[in-house]
Amino acid sequence: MDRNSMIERVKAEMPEKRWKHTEGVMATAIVLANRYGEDAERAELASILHDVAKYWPTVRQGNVIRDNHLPIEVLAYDKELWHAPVGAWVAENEFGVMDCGVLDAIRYHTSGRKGMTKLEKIVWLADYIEPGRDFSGVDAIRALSEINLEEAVLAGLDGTISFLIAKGKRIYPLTIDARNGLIEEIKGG
Ligand code: DGI
Ligand code: FE
Ligand code: FE
Repeated sequence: MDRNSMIERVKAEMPEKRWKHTEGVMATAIVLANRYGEDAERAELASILHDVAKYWPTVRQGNVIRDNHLPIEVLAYDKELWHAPVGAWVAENEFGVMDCGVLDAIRYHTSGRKGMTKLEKIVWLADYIEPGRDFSGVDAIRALSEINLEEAVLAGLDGTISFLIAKGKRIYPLTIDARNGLIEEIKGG
């Protein structure tokens, strides 16, 4: 599918505001890809599709997870997590994306995971710092994103984990694994 048809189809799945967010993620991911030596086209493709399932009714998201044998344990955690594995499934099965690295960047764009690839880190971070985000602390992470990719993702994960703790929510184990993995990567053990 060509880029423009894909964009039109993704746009149709979400409200205008979420599409603006998606455009912000696309632009930010391209900048990060160029800065850190990743393929900008793959970063943009993952960004276009990353929230494609975000506005699907949760029942529909849950059905995709159950019917296609996606990791079922996510159903026990916050529904906000579901659209990421569902999005990867949609990208592969409805948009014909075959690049596993792109599919994984979509799949792990919310939770993160241990041993994230450069592309996964870029999409995760672009989602966190795109120009439409305005929570406290985001500017410091934007600044960090210009210096060190891993440090910036780690700071973002710390922000998300603190936010979840403040709300009394559970934390999906992949998010803890992602944080532990980055600390090992940065500190070398
Ligand atoms: O879809 P977006 O809003 O663009 O961003 P996202 O896909 O990163 O979703 C973020 C939301 O997911 C955020 O409000 C926190 C929530 N969330 C709930 N449980 C977890 C979680 N995020 C992570 N990383 N880990 C969790 O366990
Ligand atoms: Fe998302
Ligand atoms: Fe997003």
